[in-house]
Order: sequence, then structure tokens, then C-alpha cells
Amino acid sequence: MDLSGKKVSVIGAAKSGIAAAELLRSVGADVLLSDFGRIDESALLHLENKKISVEQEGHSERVYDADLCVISPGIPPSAEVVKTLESKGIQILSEIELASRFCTARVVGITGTDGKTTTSTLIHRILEADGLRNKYRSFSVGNIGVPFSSLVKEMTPRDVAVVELSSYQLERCFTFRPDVAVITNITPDHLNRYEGDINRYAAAKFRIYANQGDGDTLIYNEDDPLLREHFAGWEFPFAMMPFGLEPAPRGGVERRVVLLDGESVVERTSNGKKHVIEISEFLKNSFRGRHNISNVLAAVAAARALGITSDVVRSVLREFKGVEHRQEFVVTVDGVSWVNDSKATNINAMRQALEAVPGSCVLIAGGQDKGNDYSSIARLVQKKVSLIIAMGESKGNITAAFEGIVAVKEAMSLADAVSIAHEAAVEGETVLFSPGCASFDMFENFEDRGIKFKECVHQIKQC
Ligand code: UMA
Repeated sequence: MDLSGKKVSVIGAAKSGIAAAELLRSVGADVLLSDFGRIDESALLHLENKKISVEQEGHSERVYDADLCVISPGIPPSAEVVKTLESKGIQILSEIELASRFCTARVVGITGTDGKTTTSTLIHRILEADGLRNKYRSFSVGNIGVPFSSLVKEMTPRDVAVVELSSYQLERCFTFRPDVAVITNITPDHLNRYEGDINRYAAAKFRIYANQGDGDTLIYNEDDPLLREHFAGWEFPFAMMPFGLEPAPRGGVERRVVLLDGESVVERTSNGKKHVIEISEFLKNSFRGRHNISNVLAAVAAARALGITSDVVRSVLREFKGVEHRQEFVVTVDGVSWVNDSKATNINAMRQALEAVPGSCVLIAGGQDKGNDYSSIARLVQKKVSLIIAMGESKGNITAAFEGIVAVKEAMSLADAVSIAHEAAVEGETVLFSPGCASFDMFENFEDRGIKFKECVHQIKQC
């Protein structure tokens, strides 16, 4: 893509926007980085050093004097600036699309509502281990927190980019073509951005395979009803690798990575079945639950598609201890296990965490509600939860949904929630912090929320 001398506006000056602006500047584009809020001082200094023009506290008319626009994922299609760009016929690319146009490495793209960070991390670790032997590098980028644009120019054709992709990032992708694409599942999330329509949300996710073709692979979870139905009976111009914990549907594509007797992961080869790993070898306190078996199946399938041997896969899986803020075991205090699942920003993630808890738990939940239907987990809550501690903006909704089903208390702050949980939980129980909501009502992001939770827990341990 020749952007030399082209005028490009970049909208949003947080991580993605800054990385996109730097990439564009490095290829000779005339860049304007525009944010409707304030840009922090250190970022301003950095951008000034890179000779990137910046405007803040509003998008001016200069934004529309452009040949092309690159947009940050957090900016919704309904934003005024987007509508104006569209009305003026200026092409808008996502930051991922931009980066992919400069990418020489092989690409593994991972999307889905839940499990994408764990699956991306597993695939990245497997590739890192294989890369040590075979002299290439794996780059973990995208929604995981490191913009694709920030590292794409370091990548060579020998390397692999493992790109975690949100639906936001897949919007406005037009030519992005991963060699291997993974869809972990699709359940309601972010529906406020998609006018309450799960099909619009799914359509954004499906952009992950839209440009795949001969030689590429699509890996998807057949246990997910929406995905199973979507891909049933279709013929695609690329390899399909369904996986699942449930028996395969009749007449579907034969699975190449299989869970045998609920115990062993095996690969189906032309010479029969080849053992990869027993699930007892990778499930552990810090990495547990059925959903993580699904994530492992997806990662093993990706490794297979990339031609990585099962001994590399096995050694990585045995050592894998999970990902921070995803059902992360924190500590045991007085016989009570504390688990940080701050990444659970929707009901499905909360459901998975509850299912993975051995025995009963005290659940701390709440935050910024994205239109949650709490009734969908009422039975599970009744079975597993001894007390719900509701916090944040949605505490009233949570109380209303679960009162009469299980004991509910409301907390004034996270520290208050932790202290109530400490008083209430009995030996052998788990305190699960799985908010099921976004974090922005009280915290900077889910990482900030998870770190603060762990701080509170360590404080009660010291008392
Ligand atoms: N802004 C404008 N004009 C507008 C609206 C917003 O200028 O009309 C500005 C804001 O003031 C802000 C910037 O745009 O400065 C926001 O950009 P952003 O929200 O895209 O933030 P980034 O730091 O670039 O982070 C993004 C992803 N954020 C979102 O999708 C909301 C990060 O995913 C990702 O890690 C990062 O790019 C690097 O690729 C986070 C996330 O919450 C983890 N993702 C959601 C999720 O996982 O559920 C989708």
C-alpha cells in the first residue's frame, strides 16, 4: 500500500490510534491524529518527537481533508465523526486492516465472545516454543493489548503474528486475510453497539474469514449453536477444522482434533489417531473448567494447521498456568480460595467461571451493565452460589434479578465487597470475582479492576 504523501486522518489517540499514526508516518503519509478528549502529556511529547500532527478536545474540519481515515476500535459507527466521514465518501479502515496491509508475517487471527485471550496466548506460547527450535518469532498483538500496527514492521515472512480480534476491530476490515482463523464462540455481548442485534455482532466477527481462500484454515467451535448452524452444509474455499467437547453433528466436516472419552486430546491423521495430551496433564488450579478444554482444542487445532509437532504442544500445555484476570487463582485465606475473573465482562464469561468453581462460592458481581439477561444463569447461581455481593452501576439490577433465588448483599465499593465476602465465605468455599459487566463505571479498564481486586484480597490476608 503506497501512502507516501497521502493525507490520512487517524481518529482516537489512545493505543491503536497512536500506533497507527506512527506506522503511517513511517511510510511517508501526512498524518493528523485527532481525539475528542484530552491526550495525555507523555503521549503528546512522544507524538511531537515523531513529528505527527495532533489535535485534541474535538474533531475539527481538518479531519475531513483526507484521502483516507484510520479508526480506533472503541469508536462506534454511530459517532458523529464517523457519520461525517462517511457522508463525505472518505474511506475508513480499521487499525487492524491498516496493519495487515504492511504485514509480511503469517497471521493467526482469533476472535469470539469469550476465550479469545486465553486461546491467543496458548497459540502464541506454542509458536514461541516452536520458534525457538525453528528460528522464527511469534508476536502477540491486537485486542490483547498491543496494537498490531505497533509491531508489524518488525515482523518478517518467517514470523507469525497472533492477532486477537474483537468485533470492533473486524469492522472495517476489507482485505485482512489470516492464514489461520479461530472463532471460539459467539454469544450476546456489546449489543449496544449493534442495536441489540446479535446477527450484526456475529457479522462483524465473521469478517475474520471473509477473505480466506486456498491454503487457509478456519477453526471454529461446533458446540456453539450459532456457529454450528452458520457453518452447517457450507462449502468454503479453505480448510475447515471444527472442534468441540460435544459429539460432532451428523454429516458435518470430520474433526481433525478430537476429545476422546472426555479425557484425551488426539489428532486424526491419515495413519489413524495420534495422542496429543491427557486433559489431566493441563488442567490445574490456575487453569480449569470445560471452557478451557475448548480453548485447548482450538489451540491444538491451530498448531496442527501450522504444522507444529505435538511434543511442542504438549510441553507448552503442561506448563500453562492461565492468563491474568481470567479465573486467576489469587490466594487461599483461612481455607477460602480467592479467584480474580475481572475479564468476565458479560454473562457468558460469568457462567463459565461459575461452572468451573469446584463446590460453592460467594460471587462478587456488577459494574456497567451491557443489557445483561441475568435470568439465563438463575439456575446455575442457585446451585453454586451461597451469596451474591452486588456492586457498581448494575447492583440494583443484580439485586432485583437474584433476590429470592439466593442471598444478595450490596457493596459500596470493591474493598467493601471483598470485606463482606471475607466475612461470609466458609472454609472450602471460593470467592469468585466475576463481574459479568464492563468495568468503566468504577475503573479504568478490566485490568485495573483486577489489580485492585487482588490488592484488596492481599490486604485481608495480611490482617
Ligand atoms: N474517541 C474519539 N472520538 C470518538 C470516540 C472516542 O476521539 O468519537 C477517542 C477517545 O477519547 C480515546 C480513543 O478514541 O482516546 C479510544 O480508543 P479505543 O477505545 O479504541 O482505545 P485503544 O487504547 O486504542 O484500545 C483498543 C481496544 N479498545 C477497545 O476496543 C474499546 C483495546 O481492547 C485493545 O487492547 C487496543 O485497542 C489494542 O489493540 C480493549 C477492550 O476493551 C481491551 N476491548 C473490548 C473487549 O475486549 O471486550 C472490545
